[in-house]
Amino acid sequence: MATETLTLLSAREISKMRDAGRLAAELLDYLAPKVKPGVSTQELNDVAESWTQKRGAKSAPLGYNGFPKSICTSVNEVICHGIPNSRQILKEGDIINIDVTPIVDGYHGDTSRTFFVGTPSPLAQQLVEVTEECLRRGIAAVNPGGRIGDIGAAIQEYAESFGFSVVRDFVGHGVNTTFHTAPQIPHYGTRDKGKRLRKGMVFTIEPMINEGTWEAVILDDGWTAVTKDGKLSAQFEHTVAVTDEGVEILTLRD
Ligand code: EYF
Ligand code: CO
Repeated sequence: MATETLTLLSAREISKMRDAGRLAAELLDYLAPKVKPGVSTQELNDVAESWTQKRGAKSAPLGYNGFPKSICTSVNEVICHGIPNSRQILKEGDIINIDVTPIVDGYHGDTSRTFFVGTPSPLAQQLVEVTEECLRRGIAAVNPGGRIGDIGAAIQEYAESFGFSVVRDFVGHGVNTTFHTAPQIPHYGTRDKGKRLRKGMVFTIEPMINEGTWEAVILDDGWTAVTKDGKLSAQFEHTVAVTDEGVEILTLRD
């Protein structure tokens, strides 16, 4: 099997990633108040695309491996890679993950959040809150000298303590001037296993947590991943850098 080389980013490159990450966070903040009953996922896509263009950035998903839209909009049982559509209208009680990746001066800022459309059911609220805490715990497990398995173990332990499951088929990834590169970051695993984390590594942590089974199926459109049992799925994502002290989240606002 071919092994992809792990890139360690310089301080200058990490500063570029910070610029891209900040713009990505600002884009999600801009979209947040637009997530309301009656809005189509296509409208969210279109305002995201024009906001991104106005800032001189590009939307990485558009045309990536042929992906047709600028953002991913994953509603309810959709795990990831939901395709915005003018016929898909958000309704009260839905949950929607919006995943954005603007490219700024060649560097990618990859982040996502799950939003409530109006008032969620108690179960949806718990799933979303647990998923956000999974991301926080995964990030807290990042340390130079630690191992990739530390991240997945922290996430899996927390998610499963609520009876939820961790998606296996999609993982976090290295990100820099390339959208997806080594290393892969599974959101499940064993402490002290896997590659060592080193200063300068930059990758995403993007746990997808399911209400029921972890199994996914891909719809006939060839892109959209949904839960096999039709139950809810939630996701949060940040791009992070391994530092001397521990970890820096690059997809935060100033
Ligand atoms: C079979 C895409 C390619 N892939 C990944 C392309 O990392 C991401 N989000 O955090 C991510 C975002 C997008 C993405 C947007 C489009 N794609 C989707 C599904 C299958 C596939 O290749
Ligand atoms: Co990603």
